[in-house]
Amino acid sequence: MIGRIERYLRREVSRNGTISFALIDSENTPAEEAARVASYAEKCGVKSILVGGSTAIDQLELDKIVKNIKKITKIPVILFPSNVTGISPNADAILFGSLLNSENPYFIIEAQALGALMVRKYGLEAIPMGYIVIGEGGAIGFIGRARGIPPYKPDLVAMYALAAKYMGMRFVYLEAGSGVTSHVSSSIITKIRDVFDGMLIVGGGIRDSKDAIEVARAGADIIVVGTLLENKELMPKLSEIVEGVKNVRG
Ligand code: 1GP
Repeated sequence: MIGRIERYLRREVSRNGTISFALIDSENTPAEEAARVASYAEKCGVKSILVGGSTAIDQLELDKIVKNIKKITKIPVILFPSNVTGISPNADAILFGSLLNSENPYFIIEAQALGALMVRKYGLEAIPMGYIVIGEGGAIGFIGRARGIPPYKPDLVAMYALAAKYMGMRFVYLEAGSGVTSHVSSSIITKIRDVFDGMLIVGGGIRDSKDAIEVARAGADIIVVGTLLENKELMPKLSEIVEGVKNVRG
């Protein structure tokens, strides 16, 4: 059943075209700073704050961050875990993802099975998502043992996205890796848009409005910006990104 947060996201995309999420890495951001960044991002017009990180193992800190953000923002806080330690009872929802092109079954289904009872116990809305790492994939490529799909092979990415659709996943996240120098190419996004009619998230290496508009025009419903928000001087670029992708319908 589609939950409240997913309905909200679908509504925002159908009203606004491509929407933006801010990602806060719970390992790199102190709790007080996280709340400030989230509040700034909300003012810039992002529609949700993702909290996660490929090496996020401190669940207590993660929970503190989620609570701090919830205190001062109105937009939903959605967990973006890389492991069972990425679950907090105080978030609004969780991107319940499977790293489809991992070589290690742990990241495809075992961590999900271990975490499932906790998600149920906390009453978190689970958003079913296929997570696909393209290229080297930065930290998550390494931690998640991803067999990164060559960036010049859109057909291979499409195979995974179709498989996600046929398995009932309503979201697909195309990940280039946090802080990488080039985002997922428009040729890959266009190809996926062609075969996948669910919600398409794209993240990794989106550093300015030019990148963001390219990704949005190619067909992303949601773009994710993380690393940019770790540098105060670069933060103003966020509002340009949010404004830039608004009303773009890929
Ligand atoms: C990482 O896709 C996200 O999982 C965001 O990437 O940190 O490069 O913005 P950046």
